[in-house]
Amino acid sequence: MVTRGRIARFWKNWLERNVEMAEPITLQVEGMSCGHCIRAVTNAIQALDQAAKVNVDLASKRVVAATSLPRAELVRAVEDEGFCVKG
Ligand SMILES: [Cu+2]
Repeated sequence: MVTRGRIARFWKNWLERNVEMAEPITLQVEGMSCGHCIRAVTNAIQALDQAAKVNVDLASKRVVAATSLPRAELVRAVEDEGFCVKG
């Protein structure tokens, strides 16, 4: 029998697999200075893609996101939070 839970699990696995298959997107971001900035950037991206895995490194000013979102949407989300994407 195919239960609702089993269908939900199927799609969750399918989504996670596709996120893993996608090449992570790296952004060079100016203006991030603390844990709040990290959270703001991470939340902004995950608001668009709940399954996104986001890593922010303040020292290198780099945001690496494993997501199925297009790069332009990531840039917009980060800039909407008040940061400047340099590349
Ligand atoms: Cu901050």
